[in-house]
Amino acid sequence: MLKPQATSTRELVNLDGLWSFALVTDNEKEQAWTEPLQKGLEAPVPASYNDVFLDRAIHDHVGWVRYQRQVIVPRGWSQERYFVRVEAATHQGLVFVNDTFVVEHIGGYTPFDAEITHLVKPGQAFRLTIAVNNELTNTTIPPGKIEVSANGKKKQTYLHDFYNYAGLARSVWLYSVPEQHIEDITVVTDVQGSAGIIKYTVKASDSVPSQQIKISVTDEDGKVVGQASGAQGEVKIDSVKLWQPGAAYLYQFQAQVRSADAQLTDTYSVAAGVRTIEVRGNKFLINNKPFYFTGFGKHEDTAVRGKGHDPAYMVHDFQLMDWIGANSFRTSHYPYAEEVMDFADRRGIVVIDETAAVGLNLAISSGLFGGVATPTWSHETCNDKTREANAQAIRELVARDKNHACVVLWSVSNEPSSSEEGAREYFEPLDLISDLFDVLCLNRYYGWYTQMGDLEAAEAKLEEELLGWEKKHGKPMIMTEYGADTLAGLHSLHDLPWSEEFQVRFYKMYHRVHDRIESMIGEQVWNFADFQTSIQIFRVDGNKKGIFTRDRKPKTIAYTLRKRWMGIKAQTNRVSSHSDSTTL
Ligand code: GCB
Repeated sequence: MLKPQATSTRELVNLDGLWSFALVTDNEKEQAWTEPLQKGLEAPVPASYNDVFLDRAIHDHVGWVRYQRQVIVPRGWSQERYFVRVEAATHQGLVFVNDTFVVEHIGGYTPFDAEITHLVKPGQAFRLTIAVNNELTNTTIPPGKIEVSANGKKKQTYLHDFYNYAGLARSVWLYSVPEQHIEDITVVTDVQGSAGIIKYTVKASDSVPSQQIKISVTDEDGKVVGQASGAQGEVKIDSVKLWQPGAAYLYQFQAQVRSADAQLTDTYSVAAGVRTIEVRGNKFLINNKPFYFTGFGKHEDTAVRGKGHDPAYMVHDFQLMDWIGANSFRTSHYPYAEEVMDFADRRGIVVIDETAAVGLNLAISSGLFGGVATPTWSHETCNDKTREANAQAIRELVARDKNHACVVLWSVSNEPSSSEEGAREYFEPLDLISDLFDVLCLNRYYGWYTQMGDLEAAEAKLEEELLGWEKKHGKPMIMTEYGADTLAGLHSLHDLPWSEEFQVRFYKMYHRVHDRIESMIGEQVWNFADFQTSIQIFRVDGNKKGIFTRDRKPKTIAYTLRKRWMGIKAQTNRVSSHSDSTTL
């Protein structure tokens, strides 16, 4: 699925800004949703709506809301086909053009679009209504449960801790494409000696003959370095410059549709980084060199805008990642805005790309609160429908992000209940890429949720477990979560839990263990920054495991991590420059 792009054959109209906004009450009929919203609330797009208003009813709303605005189709689009594109409607979206329903989408973090050419003429205005629903049930991804209390009020619960922010948290677009256009592009890269290979498939409108598809690849100076023609093929780049972690290099892979008399009909470009990924024994190789992941599990989360994409925060977060020496992050626990993926491509930051399948583990909450565990994999809990939603989430994530050089691993689910009866039946059909399914990602909280405060006992347990996995599978392992809640500014001479000193000691303990385990190929701490959660007795204004506060101020631990990760970086650079010079 191609992100809308302005090219010489395509136009883009951004629909961000203030939209009319209203909650939908349960007795309002769907037919009424498209009626013009009069002088009521206005909500910013992109932003989650929950924290923008002061009304608690909006903050806690469970169900549908609607956004509405006027849009004009540019008058020059008479020869074009045009679409409305929604980057994310969390978790279900319905789009209406005037009174006509045009598309529904389920899944809160992947884009969707609808053609509206037949509904509005160029130069005409129309009323665009987007209804968004935030309900989570046992058949959604992520799953949740809705209870109705005695007063008729709906209450949403879910098994992940981050707050269920909702609304239009990413951009909305109106865009045009020519009648005969490029629908999709897939690029897969390889390296042969000093040459780079881009294998590609271009899907164009049915009426376009393959020979009318032309490919050219340009380097960062705009110089053409390879050409091809046809819907499928290969482009060879001599003396290729590789996309490297920390040193991104991106070619532009440009596909064109030309008419029989060679006129340009459509053109679209994909940024392509040439690099290889391989798991060999217990090592993870990027461009044939062992890679050690340092960095974060993150969240899209900031004050007021919730999960709303914000380029200022994005750039600032990447600055902080550079400062601290991080080379990677995981899109925990859902696909992030596409702008973030593009930026990671350009910054050379490595990404573990995760679906929104989080909270598929009912034993965790019974473990925390006591009581008998409900089975996770059953007809009443996560069932075939949940799995189908999970499969769809994987398909949509891969369709959106397959061309990003930054993505080196797909994470199909966070902490599913993998050892419970039924887990194999749930996951086997999802496992389309089982031959690549060979890195163990572990989230561990020894010293926090277990052996609380006793780091000596925690160290022994952690090492014992990691050695066990190493012996059992011999596969590379990444610690994808480990962390301790820490209140910025709280200090303790006894290094007590919640203090900044404890957080430092906690991480130092993990790192001692990581350094003793051969198969460890990385560490991503939990979490980059403090973030908002649902109301829980063990959360005070959110999860405080951030290395930075929610407004991105460093806790003491940030300096400890910086020292370690900068050291790892320097060592990797030394080793790779040494191995480069010996190869030459
Ligand atoms: C986990 C979850 C993460 C939570 C974290 C915590 O295991 O994957 O979403 O935020 O624990 O802090 O409890």
